[in-house]
Order: sequence, then C-alpha cells, then structure tokens
Amino acid sequence: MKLQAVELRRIAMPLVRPFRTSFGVQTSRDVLLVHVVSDESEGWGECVALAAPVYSSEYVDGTHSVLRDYLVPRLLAQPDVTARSVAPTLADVLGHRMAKAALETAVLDAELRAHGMSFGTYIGAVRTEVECGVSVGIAESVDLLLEEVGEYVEAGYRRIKLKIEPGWDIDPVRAVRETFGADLPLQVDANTAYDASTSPRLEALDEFGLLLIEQPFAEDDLHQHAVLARRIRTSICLDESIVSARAAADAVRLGACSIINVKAGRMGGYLESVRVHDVCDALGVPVWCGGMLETGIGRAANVALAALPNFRLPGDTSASDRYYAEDITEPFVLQDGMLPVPTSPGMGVEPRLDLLESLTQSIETLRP
Ligand code: NPG
Repeated sequence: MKLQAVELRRIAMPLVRPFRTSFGVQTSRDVLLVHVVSDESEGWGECVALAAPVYSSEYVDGTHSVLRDYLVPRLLAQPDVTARSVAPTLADVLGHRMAKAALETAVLDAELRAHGMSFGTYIGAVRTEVECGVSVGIAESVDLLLEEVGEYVEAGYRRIKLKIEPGWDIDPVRAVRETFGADLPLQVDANTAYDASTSPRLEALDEFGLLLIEQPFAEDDLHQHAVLARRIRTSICLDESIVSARAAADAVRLGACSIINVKAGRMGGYLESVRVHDVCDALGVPVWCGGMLETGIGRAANVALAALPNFRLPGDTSASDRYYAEDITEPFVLQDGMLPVPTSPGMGVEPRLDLLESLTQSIETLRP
C-alpha cells in the first residue's frame, strides 16, 4: 500500500460521568484520531494518550507532535507500507508507543479493509462475543460508590473493578463485598499509588477474595510487586509496567505478577499485544483487555483482541453508554454482560462522519 495522506484529527468527547483515579479526575477526553488514506483503502486508529502525562509519560499534544514531526513522515516516505512494516520503520524513534499504536492501527485497518478481512479473523479470535467488566472510579462517599456499583451490576456487567488509593481501599472494598456478596467478581486497580510504607493496606485486602490487585507500585518497581506477590494469596496483575512482550515475560519470571492487563496503546500496537498474549499463554499466565475510555473506534479493536483464547478474565471493554452519551461509531451495547466481536472488514466499525465533524477541534493533513 502506498500512503497518500495521513490526517490527524482532534475531537472533544465529554464523559457521561467524571472518572476519578489515583492520578486525577477526567471529565472529558481530548481524542486524537489517525486517519490514513492509501491507494487501496482508508483506515482509522485512536490514540489513547490522556491530555496530561499522568498515567504514562505520553500525553495527547506530545503524541500529536511526534506523529506530525517524526512518525508520519517516515511512513509517507515508504513506497510500500503494510501494518507489519510500521514498527520496524518507526523503530529508530524511541518510545512514544501510544502514538505508534494509533498509526499502526490505522494502517492495519486500511490493509484489512483492502483484503476484506476482519481484525478478529486476522489475529485468530476464537469467540464471537466477549465478557465485559466495568471500571468504577474513586467516589465521593462509600454510599455513592455502592449506588454506582449497583447500577453496573444491574446492567449486567460480569466483573467490577474498583479504583483504589491509600485511604480509599479497605473500607470501599469491604462495603462492596458486604452489599453484593462474595460471588461478585471483584478486583482493584491502584495505578501505582502505593509504596513499601502503604503496602500493609494491600495485604489487608487479601481477605476479600479479589480476582486481582492491579499495579499497586511504580511502573519500574518490579521488585516491590514480587515482594507483595509472595506475601498474599490474591494475584498481582501488572498494567503500567508492561510495555512489550519482553517486559511481560520478564515480570512473570521475576514473580512480579501472575496476570497481565493488555492495552494496545501501552504496548505500541495490536501486533505487539498479540505477542504479549502469546508469551503469557506459553507461560501459563492469563491476560485481560484493559481500556482507556476509548470511543467506538478504539473499542472495536479491543473487543476483537479480547476474543483471543488466553484473554481469560472479563475486560474493561464496557458498553459505549458507560462513557459517552453519543459514540462516534454505532454504539457497543451490552447484551447479557457481553459485547459482540465486530465481523466487518478491518476493525469493523465506521466513524459517523457528521457527528465527527461536529466534535472536531482541529485537523491536520500530512502528504508525501
Ligand atoms: O473502561 O476504558 C475504561 C477505563 C478502564 O480504569 C480504566 N482505565 O488505569 O486502566 C486504567 C484506567 C485508565 C483510564 C488509565 C484512562 C488511563 C486512562
């Protein structure tokens, strides 16, 4: 495929409710969409970087700049581009995985559309629908948390994930367990908010029968994760620390985790995410699909990824209405706690162009 143009479009997407984590509150997303036009087809990718560098070092203005100045020009200079050629072509630019992932995904979407093949078929999806969980932010009170969890349980979500931080951990987890019972699949996510001094609070969560504790410590602190993993029965899951298949294998071998959250943006793309899936499968470590508040464009690919065999826990692949009053694709609607895996060519969704226009803040078009 020869690329003829790459469009970088910024859209503003208000969230239906504020989402508070240990690193801040989000009330809307500033989404960077990558749209590639080739001589054969077109494709879309969504960049998951946040507005500020508080979850990872990447942030949306930075991804925009590195795409415009370094990544897109490298691809536009190639006589023939395939999704598999993207990472090697961009390899001399270090890091910037979220930016690279968005570009690779757009190329992959275009390539699969040109071949009439769905992404699920391409990667070997083994399910037609996937089990969905939901991530619940830090609430203003335990009562409000219980209300929100109740709504999601009622909606049919198959697993609840509570965001935690030191001081918002033992009490909310106990309250959710007491209210919804021991059978509710429940897990927690700390987004690196703990350290050795607050670690005893995590040990105190061991009695609540959680599926896992996600990323309690700093992303570069595998040792502290391995120490906690040896002390408690609850599984440790890593998110922020795992940026590649190699990092996944190393973390497992060091005993730092026994479950991994896969997010394509963090790994530099879906192709590396499949390799993470494969290496974890070989090591006997289950994975699940994380989320970054994606619109329908990013969600479609996540749902297909979650249909690989070693995605053995429900993902943060919630329905569109968990995030947005109006999605920019046909909405993903929960059916009995599941979402259907898209089957149309490419990522399997079409952006609603009229709506996209009305949400657009800027467009930059780059050509060879
Ligand atoms: O449902 O998409 C979703 C959100 C799931 O909690 C979620 N994501 O740390 O995993 C996370 C968290 C997150 C959201 C991280 C936005 C960064 C940005």
